[in-house]
Amino acid sequence: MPEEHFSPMASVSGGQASAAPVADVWPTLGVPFLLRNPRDLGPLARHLRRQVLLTIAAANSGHPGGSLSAVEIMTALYFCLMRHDPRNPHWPDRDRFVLSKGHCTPILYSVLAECGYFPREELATFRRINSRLQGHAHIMAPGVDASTGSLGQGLSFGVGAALAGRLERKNYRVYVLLGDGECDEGQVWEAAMSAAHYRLDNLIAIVDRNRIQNDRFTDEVMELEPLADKWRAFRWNTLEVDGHNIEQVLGALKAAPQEKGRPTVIIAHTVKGKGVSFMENNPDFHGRAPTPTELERALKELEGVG
Ligand SMILES: Cc1ncc(C[n+]2csc(CCOP(=O)(O)OP(=O)(O)O)c2C)c(N)n1
Ligand SMILES: [Mg+2]
Repeated sequence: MPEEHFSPMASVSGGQASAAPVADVWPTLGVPFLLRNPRDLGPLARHLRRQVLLTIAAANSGHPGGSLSAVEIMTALYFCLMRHDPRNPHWPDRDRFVLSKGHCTPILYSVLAECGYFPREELATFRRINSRLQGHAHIMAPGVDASTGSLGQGLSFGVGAALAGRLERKNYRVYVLLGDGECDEGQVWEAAMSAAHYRLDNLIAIVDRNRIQNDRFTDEVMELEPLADKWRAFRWNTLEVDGHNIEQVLGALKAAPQEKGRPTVIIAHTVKGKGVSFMENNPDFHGRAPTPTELERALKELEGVG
C-alpha cells in the first residue's frame, strides 16, 4: 500500500506541505466508492482520520477534535446511507447534508475527496487563499450544499431544505450535523420547534455529543443535560447511539425515516479527538494543528504502530 511508504516529515516542513510530494501525502486507499457493508468501514475510517490530520497539518491550521469525533458519523452517511452522486453534485434528488458545525471541514472535505467530488490532492490547498476548500464549509467546494461556520444556523437551513423538498414533491432527505456546544445557540431551538410544527419527517439531525466546545467542557460553559429530554420536549423522535460504533450509527440513521410525521434527532455520544490518544478529550485540540512531532506520533498511532 502506498501509505506504508509515506513519510510525513518528508512531506510536511514547518507545517506547510511542499508542492511536489502531494500525491504521496494523499495516497489512494483503494476502496470502492459507496461501500455497503459496515464491517468494511473500519479501515476507511482510519484512513479518513489520517487525511484529517494531514489536511490540517498541511495548512498548519484547522479543527482536529470535532473532525475526529465525527468520522464514523460521516463515514456512515456518505458511504452507506445517503443518495448522492459525486459525478453530479447538483443532482436535484440527492440527499442534502448540512455541516452545521461548519468548522469541522477537515472531515467533510476528506470524505468528499474520498467519494470523488474533487481530487485528493486538492486537500493540500485547505485554508489557502483562492482555494475552494476554505476553513469553514462553503458551497464553492464541490459536494457542499450549505455555507456554514457561524454556529446555530445549519438546522434552520435544514428546515428550509426539508420544506422545499416537500413542496417540490421530492423524496430526498436532509441530514444536519450539529455540535453539542452549538446547541447553546437559541436559533437551534427555534429551528427545532419549527421542524416539529411542520412535521418534517424528511429531516434528520445528528448531534455530535463530544462534551467539549472550544477550550472547555460543555458542562462548564452551559449545562445541556438532559439533552435527549429537551429534544423530546420539542416533539422530535430522539435516538441515542455510540457515535463511534458504525453499526449503531447506521441503525439509527436507517430507523429515522420510519418515523412518520416528525423529525428525528440522533444524539451520538463521541470522544473529541477520537483515535489519537493525546487529542482525545483534550480541549487543546479543538482548533489547533498538530506540530510536526505530534503529527508523526498521531499517524503512527493510527497505523497501529508505536
Ligand atoms: C456563532 C458562533 N459563535 C462562536 C463561534 C466560534 N466557535 C467555533 S467552534 C466553537 C465551539 C463549537 O463546539 P461544538 O459545537 O461542541 O463543536 P465540536 O466540539 O464538534 O467541535 C466556537 C465557539 C462560531 N463559529 N460561531
Ligand atoms: Mg463539542
